[in-house]
Amino acid sequence: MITNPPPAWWRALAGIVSAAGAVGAGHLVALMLAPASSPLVATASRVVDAAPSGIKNAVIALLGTADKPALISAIAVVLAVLAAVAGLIAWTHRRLALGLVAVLGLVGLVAALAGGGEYLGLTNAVAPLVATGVGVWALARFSRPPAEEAESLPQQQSGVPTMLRPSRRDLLGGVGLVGVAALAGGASRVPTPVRTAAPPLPAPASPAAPIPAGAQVPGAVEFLTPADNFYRVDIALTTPRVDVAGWELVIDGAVDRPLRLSYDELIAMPMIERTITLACVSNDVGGPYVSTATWLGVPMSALIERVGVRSGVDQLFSYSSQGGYTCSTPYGPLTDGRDAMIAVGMNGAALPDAHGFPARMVVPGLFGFVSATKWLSRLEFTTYAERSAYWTDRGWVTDSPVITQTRVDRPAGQGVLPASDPVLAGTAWATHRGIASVEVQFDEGPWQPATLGESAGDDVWRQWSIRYDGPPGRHTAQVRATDGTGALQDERDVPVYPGGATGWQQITFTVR
Ligand SMILES: Nc1nc2c(c(=O)[nH]1)N[C@H]1C(S)=C(S)[C@@H](COP(=O)(O)O)O[C@H]1N2
Ligand SMILES: [Mo]
Repeated sequence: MITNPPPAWWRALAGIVSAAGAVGAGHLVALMLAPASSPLVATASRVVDAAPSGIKNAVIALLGTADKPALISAIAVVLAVLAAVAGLIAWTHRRLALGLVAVLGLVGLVAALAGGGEYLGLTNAVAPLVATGVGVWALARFSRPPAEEAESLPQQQSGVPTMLRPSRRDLLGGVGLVGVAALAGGASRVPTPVRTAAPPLPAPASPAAPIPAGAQVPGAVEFLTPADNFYRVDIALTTPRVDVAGWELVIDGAVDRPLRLSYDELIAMPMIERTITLACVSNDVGGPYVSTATWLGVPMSALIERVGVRSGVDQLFSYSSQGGYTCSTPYGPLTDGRDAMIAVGMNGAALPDAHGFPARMVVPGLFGFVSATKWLSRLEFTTYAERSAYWTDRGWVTDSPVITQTRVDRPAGQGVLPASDPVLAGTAWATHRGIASVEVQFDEGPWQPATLGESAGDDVWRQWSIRYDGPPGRHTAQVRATDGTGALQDERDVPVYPGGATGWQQITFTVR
């Protein structure tokens, strides 16, 4: 029946272009309806959900915040290979090829529907269905049998093999479609759906203590992290955008008076403002997953009192409206007087979307994965026996106070210190226990005390500096801290998984 299929590269390209057009069209539609339903993004999200924690952690550790684009690229490569195969067989096994494209579309559909989230489930089906339609249509067009072609192209031109002409034109159209898709991808940072404006945040009943001027040590990172620089770690592949209009915080479980609070009701409660350092259990020795902000929020103690938590409760199980994320927080630290809160503000503004708008948890002294649920939707007072959280199910420890860590901030990069100013500087944290001292060892010599910046409180990191007085050239430095309880930072080199990294950071630097 088919006499002359085009060359292999051409068929493969037709497959890839069809798939790229499909993915682009799906992404564009998703941007307008429900961003997380973009077939590519949804598939990546489900891969994240399903990946064994060991792999997931290795990826996060290796690529940091770049893990999401990298994952999406990897899925795109797999898709491109399968699409090329579909293209290759499309001229000889047309049904099989179109079926393969449809199956790929089905994968996107299942991924988008399984995501759930804040949007009505069925809305999530639209983008993948559009993508499937475009993909099947495009490949069907490329690989049209000659008979069909002749019908739609009555005037044949001479000189060019018939089989190539419509394909070439279609291919150009396909390339155009891919261009539009690329533009759509680029525009995906532009917010589309309109949201209710959040009401302005009231002033705190109890403001934060001012940060002492001497807390910032020259050469160390910015003491108060701007929201844009604040590290971000979460399982959401697109930045969630929650609307305060429909938002509610449900507080229930083993309580006498279950409660539902609208955003307005939540922020009408008296609020505290505190500067607190947040740290991630996935931060390796010397790593960047730690930041400090001034948080505004409703104290957890006020909510606990309002709902009347019953005896026997040993954990607060929190739920996020995003991706089925849940978190176990030990009950003890919520009732021992520390400033645990439901935060709504960060550094004088409403929480940014990336950091949990409209509300998140913050508990000083606990790693983020057991305390800092973003896009918060529900607090359930319960027991560890009753509920197990997202990361617990992936093998991480269930309860985890922040581990004492020290990091060198200067010298950064290539490790060069000017001989005119050979000062090392850095940051140390042992949130809620405070930092009592930092010591530095040069070239295996004696440990020397660093000069500490002024303390901004035990819930906040502390910066330090030390002058290197030796000869120019290449040297090593090792750093360690002692926390406010007098405990020396753990020297053992332990990886991040499953309970957080320990070890003393060692760097090589050159004075010249
Ligand atoms: N909904 C949701 N909340 C979450 C997470 C998440 O994946 N989803 N990650 C937690 C982890 S592991 C950390 S370290 C902190 C990070 O908060 P940040 O991104 O604002 O720095 O958020 C926590 N809250
Ligand atoms: Mo984390």
